[in-house]
Amino acid sequence: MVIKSKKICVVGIGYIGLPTAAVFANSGFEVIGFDLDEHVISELNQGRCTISEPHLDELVKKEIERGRLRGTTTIEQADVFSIAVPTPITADKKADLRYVIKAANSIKNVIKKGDLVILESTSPPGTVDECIVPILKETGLNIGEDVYVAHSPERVIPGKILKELVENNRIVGGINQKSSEMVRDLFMSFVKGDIFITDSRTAEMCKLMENTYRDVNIALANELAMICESQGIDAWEVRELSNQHQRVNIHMPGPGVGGHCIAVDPWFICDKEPDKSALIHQARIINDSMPEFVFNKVKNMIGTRGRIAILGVTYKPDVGDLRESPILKLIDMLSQADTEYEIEIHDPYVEKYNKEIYEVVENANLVIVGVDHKQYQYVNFDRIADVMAQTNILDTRACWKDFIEKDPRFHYKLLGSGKY
Ligand code: SAJ
Repeated sequence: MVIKSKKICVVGIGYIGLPTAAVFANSGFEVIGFDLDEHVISELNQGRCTISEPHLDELVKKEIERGRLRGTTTIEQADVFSIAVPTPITADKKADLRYVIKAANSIKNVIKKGDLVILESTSPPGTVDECIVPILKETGLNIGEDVYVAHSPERVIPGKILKELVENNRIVGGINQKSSEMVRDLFMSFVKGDIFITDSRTAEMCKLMENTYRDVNIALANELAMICESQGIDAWEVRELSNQHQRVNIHMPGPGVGGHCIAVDPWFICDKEPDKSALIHQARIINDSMPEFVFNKVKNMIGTRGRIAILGVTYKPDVGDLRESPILKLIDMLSQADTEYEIEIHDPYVEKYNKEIYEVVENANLVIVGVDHKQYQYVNFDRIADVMAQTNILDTRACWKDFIEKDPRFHYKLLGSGKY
């Protein structure tokens, strides 16, 4: 493949920046990955990944070896700057844009006429206009004419990042038409999905709304679960049957919403418009309350002492990502001073918890299924029933419903079901 003429600098070599850099390199560009973290860059330059994502290791190694990708802790000149830094929330749920500001200030030092700056990080509406553009203006360059700027939010799902980077549709919101078109043309080098052009504020709101839509729907499912438990109904059955309606898509209840996106992004809207976002705010409160809901169920099942085996601790199935995991929050609650639980953890995706499952559940008074990893579909229930001290199961994800719901050897409780 011919090396494409543009040099791309990806700013922030994390969950999105590293795969983005590798995919740009793989599609023929010269790519530099800029990050202030020396460990991240030193690993990158040795062809190693600091995040776990299927197939990323091979791709990064290949691109480092063939010289299309390299890391640096010092910002360099490039033709395109793609900002993929974290945009967390503060303790009081306000958008923390310090990494975006830092990235823009670094770029300001090397930017030249003709360059393109793309913000990929999820950001509150106005971040491009009010935060990035003013910093770039300090160079004296005419932003919009000498330098082009756009927001093009990443929408890839952990576990399938490389596939979705290529296949997903993309939104590009430029500060003007020329900026949008430049980003569109760049992405056309590897994106197979459709690319839609809009303005930067709309693009920012689209990304926030996508994740908020999901958060609000998950909160609705969680509320349904709580209602069904007190009404003697199984929310999972309600979900399955209601979803037979062609215009209904009830999400899955669970122990809470984890990850660094859905549990964070709705707060950016609440922060901007606190008086107009009551529903969004309430959804966050409901989803954040789920670990405590599960904690109370544990107390109802076994009291305040006993040996508990937790299966699955990541924020969702089949990934090794622990960020904002609701099961970690549950573990914190189970470890609090006024209870005496002995906790064992199993997770095939987390090295320190990747143990023999039957040893983890041995002598347990309760097994909590926290995440429905596909491995848990293939456990030997005879062995589990044999080794547990008491066969209490609390399934927060309907992972074992089809296998042991009616098995008399187990005392099975399903989050969201009031049937038993
Ligand atoms: N969850 C439920 N019930 C459901 C669906 C999810 O409890 O019905 C929970 C999961 O267990 C997990 C959390 O929600 O704890 C989030 O998982 P997810 O798979 O819904 O989403 P993420 O956070 O992995 O990725 C999302 C995606 N956004 C949308 O699907 C709208 C992804 O496309 C985004 O790129 C990503 O956020 C991001 O980076 O913003």
